Amino acid sequence: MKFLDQVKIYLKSGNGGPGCTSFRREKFVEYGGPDGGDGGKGGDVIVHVVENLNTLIDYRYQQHFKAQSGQNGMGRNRSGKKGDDIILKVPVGTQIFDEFKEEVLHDCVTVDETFVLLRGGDGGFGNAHYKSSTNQAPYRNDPGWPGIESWVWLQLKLIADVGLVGLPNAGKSTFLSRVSRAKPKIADYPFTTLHPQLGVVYAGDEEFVVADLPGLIEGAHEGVGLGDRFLGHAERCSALIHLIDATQEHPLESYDIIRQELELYGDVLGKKQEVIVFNKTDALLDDELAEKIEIFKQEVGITPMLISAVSGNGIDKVLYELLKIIHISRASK
Ligand SMILES: Nc1nc2c(ncn2[C@@H]2O[C@H](COP(=O)(O)OP(=O)(O)OP(=O)(O)O)[C@@H](O)[C@H]2O)c(=O)[nH]1
Ligand SMILES: [Mg+2]
Repeated sequence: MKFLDQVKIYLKSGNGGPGCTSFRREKFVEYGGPDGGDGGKGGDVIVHVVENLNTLIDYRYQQHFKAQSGQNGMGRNRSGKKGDDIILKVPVGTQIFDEFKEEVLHDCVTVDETFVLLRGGDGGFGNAHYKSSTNQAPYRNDPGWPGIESWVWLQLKLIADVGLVGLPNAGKSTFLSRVSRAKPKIADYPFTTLHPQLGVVYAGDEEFVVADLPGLIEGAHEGVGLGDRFLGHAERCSALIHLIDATQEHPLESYDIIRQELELYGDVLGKKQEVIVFNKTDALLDDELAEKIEIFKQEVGITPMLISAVSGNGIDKVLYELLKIIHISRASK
């Protein structure tokens, strides 16, 4: 599935319809009073939060949304019809920002929630409204109130259970393709993955969602490489898989680089529980691997789990480790 994680769109709620000036005209009724109806209210811009949608791709094809204006008021006290609303469907996890991305207007976290983002303008009063004891034949009618226009940013944070982090080429996409039916692009050059990819993992009789995130490099928090903007997707995960290419000379260094980027991103990620995994163990001699594990253990104090994403070795253990963390995290929600 194509993935689009942020988009800027133009919204406008409908103008209110103008009120009407009219007088009752009937045979034998000499001074029929004012009977101009009010204008209809303009349509609202409504947001509907839906499940089972994990992309904003629909907004790539259409970026302008205008709700309908209310209709004019009419004679014989008929009010104008209300303008049709516009309903924007957005996936759970979407955040709506103002034009400058400074303020969060709404955090769409509740499934099936609907709310009015921009209210349509009210219709203007017709002259019937202005009838009073002192003015029995008012001519006044009001124009409708204009709708509100605004540019907003929609930004999607995936709600995956597990996020895959690591340097480019660590084998994150290979891992995802191994544990799920997702078919991410895999290649032996850095930055093969340019957008997050999701996969559903079935472990025993349970399932959870893993997000393959584009590789991070040193300085990602300052925008180096693809930067760290995709890290936002990992904020809501229960756990991280920190994947390390064990064939590198110094796996510990790459671990430190990623740790630093996670911590610089902030506490949400810096403190998230991670499962540390050495990948590509199939391409190493036993004693070479043992030595790297030993160094890692001494420095970090944790023994990494060992897998080969290509052969599938060791992957089940990692999945059950993840399930344990997910259970605890789901239970505490
Ligand atoms: N020998 C071996 N090679 C692997 C293993 N896992 C991945 N690779 C290779 O490593 C290279 C990079 O794999 P990807 O899955 O594209 O790596 P990535 O982490 O998604 O990389 P980016 O998307 O660039 O961040 C590919 O050539 C894979 O075939 C493994 O377990 N063993
Ligand atoms: Mg990849």
